Amino acid sequence: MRSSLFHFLAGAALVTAVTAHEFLTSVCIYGSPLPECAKYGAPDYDSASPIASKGVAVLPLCRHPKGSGPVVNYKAGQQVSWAFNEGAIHEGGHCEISFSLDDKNFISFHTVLTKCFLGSSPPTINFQIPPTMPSFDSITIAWSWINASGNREFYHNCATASIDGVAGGVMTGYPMVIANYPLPGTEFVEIGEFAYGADPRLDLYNNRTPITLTANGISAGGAAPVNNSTMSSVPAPAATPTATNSPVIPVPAPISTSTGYSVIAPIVSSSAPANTVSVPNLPTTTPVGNAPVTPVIPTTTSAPSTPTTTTPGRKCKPRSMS
Ligand SMILES: [Cu+2]
Repeated sequence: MRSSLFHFLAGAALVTAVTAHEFLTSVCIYGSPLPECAKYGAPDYDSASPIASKGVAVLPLCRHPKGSGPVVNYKAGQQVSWAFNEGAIHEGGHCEISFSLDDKNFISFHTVLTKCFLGSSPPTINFQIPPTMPSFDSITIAWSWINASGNREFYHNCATASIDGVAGGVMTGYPMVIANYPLPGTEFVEIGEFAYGADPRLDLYNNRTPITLTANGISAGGAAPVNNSTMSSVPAPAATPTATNSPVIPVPAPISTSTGYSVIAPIVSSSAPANTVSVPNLPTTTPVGNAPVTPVIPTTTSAPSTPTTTTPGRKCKPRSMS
């Protein structure tokens, strides 16, 4: 891919001086510190840091407002390989690739569960732009990450893309899972250090109701995606440790609106289907500072409440030996 090696080298040089976690280096994310990205907006030299840690949000989704762009063009069906800086990968975790039209509501179309980044150097995510993707002059494409070990964190990078898609294209996906990030108006969900035995909360991924992206926006409903890479890395259920060969996802059960862990886009038309969750706007003032946010523990009886182990968080550390 054009100049991705340069991106990576530049990124690695920039971030090794500081405590480096991960940020996307293959494209110019909002606030990218890579020199060639400066034309798109002010650099954020902390781009590899999470937007929330230990239950405290420090930045909004996407970290920053949309800069100029698009910074990249993709075609429907294109295979994409995204590289990240050689930072701490916290023993993997859950990653998703999503699209958004408003940087608040995200439709995920590629999910890597529990083992994101493991076994690749630099850390890499390979995915396919959905073959049925509609065209967009400008759309946000995002990476999100819930680290497997260390402080409980949520990472989110966004970039503006243009898409050469399919006329009348309809893409189905799922609401992007947001966890370890207190989003106003939704219940806070923390996923424990699943690298060390905590529940990885795959239910948050498996119980999602499909949503749909067309040229008009994101709406509720649609068939479960079967023809893209979504969930291709879902571990085989229960006792079978061998990976399943079938990428087909069981159609998830509808989620009650009260669970509220996920963000579903408002409907474009005026008639909103019943399972839509309205999403409050994020505060426009940026840092929440050090004000402790009390995580709201889900009160629904069905939700197995993950024990919030407040062990002194492991700091960022070098890549796992495992
Ligand atoms: Cu880190």
